[in-house]
Amino acid sequence: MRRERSIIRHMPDMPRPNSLDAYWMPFTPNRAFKADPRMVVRADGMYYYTPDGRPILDGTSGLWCCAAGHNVPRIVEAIRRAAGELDYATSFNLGHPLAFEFANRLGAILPEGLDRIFFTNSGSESADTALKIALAYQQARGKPGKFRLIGRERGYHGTNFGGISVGGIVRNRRTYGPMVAGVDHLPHTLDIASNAFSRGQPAHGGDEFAKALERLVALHDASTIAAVIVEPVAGSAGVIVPPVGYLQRLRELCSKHDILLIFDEVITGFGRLGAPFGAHFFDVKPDMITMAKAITNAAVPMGAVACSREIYDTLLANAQQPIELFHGYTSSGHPLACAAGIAMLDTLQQDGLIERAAAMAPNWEDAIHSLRDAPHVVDIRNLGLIGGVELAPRADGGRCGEVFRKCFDAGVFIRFTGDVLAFSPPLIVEKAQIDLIVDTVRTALTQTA
Ligand code: PXG
Ligand code: PLP
Repeated sequence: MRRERSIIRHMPDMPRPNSLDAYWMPFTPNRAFKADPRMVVRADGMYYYTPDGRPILDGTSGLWCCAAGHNVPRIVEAIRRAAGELDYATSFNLGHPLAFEFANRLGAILPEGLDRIFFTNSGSESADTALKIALAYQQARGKPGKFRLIGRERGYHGTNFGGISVGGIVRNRRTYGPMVAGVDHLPHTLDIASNAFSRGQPAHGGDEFAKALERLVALHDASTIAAVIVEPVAGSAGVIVPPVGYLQRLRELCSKHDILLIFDEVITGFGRLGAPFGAHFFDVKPDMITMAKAITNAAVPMGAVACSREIYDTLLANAQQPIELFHGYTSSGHPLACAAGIAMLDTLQQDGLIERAAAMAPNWEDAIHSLRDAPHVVDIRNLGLIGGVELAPRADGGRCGEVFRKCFDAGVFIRFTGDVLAFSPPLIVEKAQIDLIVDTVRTALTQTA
């Protein structure tokens, strides 16, 4: 009875599903959600709209992905046009122009030389693809002994087996057995004791945390290590900003030991830091960049792996069989996704959204750090248009969830993960909207035990 009532309450004037049971929702406590669902039916710009027409300010770009805001007319129109022209074509031994055009356009905004693009359909597929390319590359250059993959504690690289193997989020891993063999992990770089309330990049620990790679090299020997994969800024595990010098040092050590460096830029790509990619922002060039989410403004699912020419050329030159990489997805380079991606790049460029994000970042930093004195707050972290507010844990583990629900009821959508409230507003966010997000969170914190 209770469920029936709540569906009606949340969906008063739309065709109603007669049950919420069939859809097994991802990363959701299904029983609790279905007993008290939150629904949106429409979106535009900075806002979602509930079935009864209530606007919800989106403080988290959907899920770090609608960087240009919602329902961008240029992107919607490009998808419509593409769908009417060529619904689908396989990329296995068949081409269509949008995929080549989009790969070229992406190559033009990536760091120089990282312009050989493999298309996937998600960040998870991008992570697994990059790891497989790393192994294939080492084989192709005659170093098949370099098979180890190094991830990082608290890293998130999606939920497929490769990604959870190099990932470091315990609950995403512990149920799934031995996973991919030959993996080890760097320490994460969160050090609240030394770096609490840092504005932007923390000052302490960059060198030491990166030097942990030397210990892994000493343990395993560089001749067994294929690649290191890290997020330039860790998002999912609660917004962990790299200390000053950390990524530079990691690059130096990977180069010194002939190890590939993969940046997982699923969150940091496409302007989130006020630069096209994290690689630009930190001025560190990896050998591969994985991306997804904002690649199409999330209007069509898509991911990609950008590889250095060295990797691509080596694989093509040394292939032992006609196909140089036995890997791919039915929907790699899907026409609708490519059309959306091209329109997203047009939007970022023509609307100057990356510059806009860079210009707004100081306002964002000031606003989010104003929560320092709010109840329960133990740390605040930020970079570009990313923010994380860490709360002291509550015995039932439910404090962030309660803040999230209170914010939603007050008309602001945020994200939480563990004890961290996470923010990543669309790059079109206005100063007044930043203030509204932060004020709503402050009120919710005050009302939460
Ligand atoms: N790598 C990184 C760095 C990510 O952040 C993925 C890979 C996987 O992408 P797909 O498209 O397969 O989900 C991600 C995804 C959160 C949250 O709450 C973040 C992600 C996904 C779900 C929740 O922060 N990031
Ligand atoms: N499972 C089966 C039975 C398939 O035939 C395919 C693709 O042909 C897949 C899985 C993989 O699907 P996708 O290429 O969309 O990842």
